[in-house]
Amino acid sequence: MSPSSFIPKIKVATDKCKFQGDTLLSSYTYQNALVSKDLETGIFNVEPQSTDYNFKLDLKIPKVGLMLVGLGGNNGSTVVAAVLANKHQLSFETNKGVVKPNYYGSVTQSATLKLGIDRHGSDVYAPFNDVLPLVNPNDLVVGGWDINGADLKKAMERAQVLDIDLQKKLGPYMKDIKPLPSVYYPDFIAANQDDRADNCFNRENVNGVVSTKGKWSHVEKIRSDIREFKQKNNLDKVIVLWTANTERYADVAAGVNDTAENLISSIKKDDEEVSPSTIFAVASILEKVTFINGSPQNTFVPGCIELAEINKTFIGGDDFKTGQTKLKSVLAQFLVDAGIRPISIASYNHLGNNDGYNLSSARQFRSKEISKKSVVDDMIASNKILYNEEKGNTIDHCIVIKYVPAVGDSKIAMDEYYSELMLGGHNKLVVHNTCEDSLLATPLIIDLVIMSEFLSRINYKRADETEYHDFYSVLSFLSYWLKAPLTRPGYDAINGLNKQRQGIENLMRLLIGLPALDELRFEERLV
Ligand code: NAI
Ligand code: DG6
Repeated sequence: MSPSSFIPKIKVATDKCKFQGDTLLSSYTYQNALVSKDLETGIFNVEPQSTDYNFKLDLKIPKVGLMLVGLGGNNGSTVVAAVLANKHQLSFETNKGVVKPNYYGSVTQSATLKLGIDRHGSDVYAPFNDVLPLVNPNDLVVGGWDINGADLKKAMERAQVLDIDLQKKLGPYMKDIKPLPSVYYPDFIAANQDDRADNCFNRENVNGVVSTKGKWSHVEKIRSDIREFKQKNNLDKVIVLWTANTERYADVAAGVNDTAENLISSIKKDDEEVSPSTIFAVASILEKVTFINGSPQNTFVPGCIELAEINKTFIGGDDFKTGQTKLKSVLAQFLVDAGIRPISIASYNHLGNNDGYNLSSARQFRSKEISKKSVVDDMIASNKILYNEEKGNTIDHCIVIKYVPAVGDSKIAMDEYYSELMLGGHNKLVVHNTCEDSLLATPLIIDLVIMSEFLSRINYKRADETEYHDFYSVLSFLSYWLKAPLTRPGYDAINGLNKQRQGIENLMRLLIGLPALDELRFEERLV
C-alpha cells in the first residue's frame, strides 16, 4: 500500500486494500446469519450469509467548522476551551501540579485499537487516530448560536468547569468569541430559562416579546448563518451539533411532522409543535450539513428523518452517553450476558448546573427520563431465559434527577443494580460516581464530530454494483456516544457499549484490509 499524499502509520501486507491517489480502496466480505425460530419445535434455523463489498475512503482531510447550538452553555464553552487549550498548548497549574492539555475521554484522540499480536502472542495496539486520516480537533473552527449573548470568556467563567489557572490563560482567546443570536420558542424549554434568553432573533428586545411566527424565516436565517460561517472561515465542511437545553418532546401527529412534506408545510404554517431543535435540523439538512443531536428530545420526528434521506444528508442522535448511562450500558449488559437477572436499577443523580436547572422542569425531565431508561431495552430482549412471561419482561428501572445548585457542574450519580442469582439468591451492586459533567461530554462531542466527518468520506458498493453509495443518512455507527441511538426506521437500537465499539473498530479494520476481530487466540489455545 503506498498512497500519493497520505503517509500511513500502519502498513498492512494485504491484497484487500490499495491506495489510488487520494483514495483508499478496500474489499470486505461481510458475514452474518439469517435466523428464524420454529415456534412449534423451538428450533432455530440459521442460514449463514455473506456479501462482498467494496469500500472507498477519501484520504484528504478537509477543513471543518463545528457550529454548536448552545455555544455559551457548559458543554459549548468547554468544547471551545478544550480546542483552544490543546491548539495553543496551554499548560496550567492545579493543586496537584502542572497539567498539560489533553483530550482524555475521547476515543479518537486518547484510545487505542488492537491491530494484532507480536511474536510472543501479546496484543499490539495503535492509537485510534493513527489508523486512518482523521480531522485533528485542534484544527476545528468552532462557532455557533446561543439564546444567551455572553461572550465565551464569561460563559466559561459562569460554567465553573475548568481550573482557575486554565481559565485565566484561556480568557484572552475566548473573550472575543460571541454566540450568534438564536431562535427561542419558550414552550420547549423550562420557564426558568427565560431570563437567559437575551440573544434571540425572534425576540423584540433583550427580554421583550417572543414571536413564534415566521418559522420558515427562522430556517432560512439559520441556513444563511451556516453559509456565512463556511464562507468566512474558508471551510470545506460544516457540522452542526445541538448541545443546547433539553427540550420537551414534540407531539408526533399525522399531517404535522410524519413526512418530510408535512414537516416543511407545518414549519411554513408556524405549527406550535415544531421545536427549535427541529428547525436547526431542517436548516442543516437543507444545507447538506451533518446534524447531530446531543440532547434527548425527539428532534428527529419521522418527517425530519425522511427529509435527511431525501437530501442525502447525515444525521445522528440522541443524547450524549457520558457517565451513568455509559456505565449502565456496560454493567447491565455484563449481568445479562453472565446469565444474571437484573430485577431493578435505581439511578439517581443530582447536579447544580444550568442543565440541572432546566431538567428540574417536568416536561424536560421526561425527555431525559425516556432516553436514560431506553438503554437496557435491547439487553432485556436478548435473553428470554431471564425475561419472559413467567418471570416478567421488564427491569424495574427508576430514574431520578434533582437540581442542587451548590454542586455546580460536578454531577453526583448513584446507581443500585439489584439482581436475581441462582436458586433465589440476590446481588446488589452500588455505584457512586462524581465528576464534572462537561468534562465527560466535551471529548464525546469531539468524537461525534471527528467520526461523523470520517464516515462522510466513506463510500461503499456491493461487489456486483458499479455505483458507490454514501452510508444511510442515520449514522448509527455513532451510537457508542449516544444514550438513545437513532436508527434507521424499522431497526432496533444497539445499546451495549462493547457491541457499539466493536462495530466502529471493525469498520476501521476492514478499511485497512484486516478481518473483524474474533479473539479466538488460537496461537495460545491450540496445541
Ligand atoms: P447548559 O444549560 O449549560 O447549556 C445549554 C445552552 O443552550 C445554554 O447556554 C442555553 O442558553 C442554550 N440554549 C437553549 N436553547 C437554545 C436555542 N434554542 N438555541 C441556542 N441556544 C440555546 O447545558 P449543558 O450542560 O451544556 O448541556 C447541554 C445539553 O447537553 C443538555 O440538553 C444536556 O441535557 C445534554 N447533555 C449533557 C451531558 C453532559 O454530560 N454534560 C450529557 C448528555 C446530554
Ligand atoms: C442529569 O442526569 C443531567 C443529564 O444531562 C446528564 O448529566 C447527562 O444526560 C449524562 O447522563 P449520563 O447518564 O450519561 O451520565
